[in-house]
Amino acid sequence: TELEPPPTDLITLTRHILSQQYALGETATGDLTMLLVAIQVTSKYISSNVRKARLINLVGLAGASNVQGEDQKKLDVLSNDIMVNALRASGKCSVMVSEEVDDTIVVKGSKGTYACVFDPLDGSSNIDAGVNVGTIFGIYKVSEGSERGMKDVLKPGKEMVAAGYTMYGSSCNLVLSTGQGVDGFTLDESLGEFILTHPEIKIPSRGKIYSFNEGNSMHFYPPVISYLESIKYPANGKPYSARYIGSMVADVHRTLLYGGIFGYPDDKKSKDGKLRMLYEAFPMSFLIEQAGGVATTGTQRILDVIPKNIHGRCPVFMGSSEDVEDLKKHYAAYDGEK
Ligand code: P6P
Repeated sequence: TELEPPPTDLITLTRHILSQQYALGETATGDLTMLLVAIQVTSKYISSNVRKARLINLVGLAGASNVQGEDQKKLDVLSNDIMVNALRASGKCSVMVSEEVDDTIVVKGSKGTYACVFDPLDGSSNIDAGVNVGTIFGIYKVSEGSERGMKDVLKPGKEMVAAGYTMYGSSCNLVLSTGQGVDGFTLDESLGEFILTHPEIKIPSRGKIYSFNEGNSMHFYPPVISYLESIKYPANGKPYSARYIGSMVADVHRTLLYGGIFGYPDDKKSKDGKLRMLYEAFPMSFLIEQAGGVATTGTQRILDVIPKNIHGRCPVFMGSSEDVEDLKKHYAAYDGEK
């Protein structure tokens, strides 16, 4: 077949962000654009380190553990430092929360109008096995005259102005929303640019895949058990498929593109579930809702939950609207004690 001529109108991530901000008219100062460009650079750099990790002995443990008590992998620590330094240098971010840092980071003297929460390398327990890992981030506006501190981030996820993730897998994909829908970009390493490859992502209203760690089944509460039964032994004789990678970015990315439901429930062993609100549940819920899906704790919209501490956790069910609404029916029908 005729070779297609190269595209002559490349939409890079920077161009796309600028066009979205221009659409906001003079209210846009360019600060969010600069912040997102800084995040874009960190994703490129983390991607290059993840790719060559084994070659430059970056896999394996760093000898420390984080606030979650999880062993920190060298790449965790490196990715965290890359993000903290780039966000500080951007001058647009005055408050940060990282999964890898116990306390809120306040950039001394900064008048940056944004607060950024992030998991620099989510799913890192999979790194040594070469499984997809990712960076997850959410951005809040800092209120006028704020003292800048924890209260700028202990806000419900619905107050985020942007959220996204970068997945380091067979290719490097950055998925972003600034509240005007969801767009996906793929890193063209020969250009060093993220190119728009998945414009206006919309999640299917129903899927055929469920994504839960069923190794926790003995601890599940009745609504989750009855919901899983309903899709594994359905009246129509067409059970769902199970797909679970154990790396939230990879499991949510597949759910966003193919539909279905991803869940990390609260259970008898983990009373609030495992996933952290600020830098896992909230950003992913923001994206899923912007793509037309639903994200719930089972009884409440995740984006309405007000975090009590910066590493707080919440139950997570998110994905196709019809699938998640089915799940919510099992909670509504359950009036027993948990
Ligand atoms: P489990 C990775 O450690 C993580 O925080 C998420 O990326 C992932 O969805 C979840 O934990 C996996 O947890 O208990 O199923 O291994």
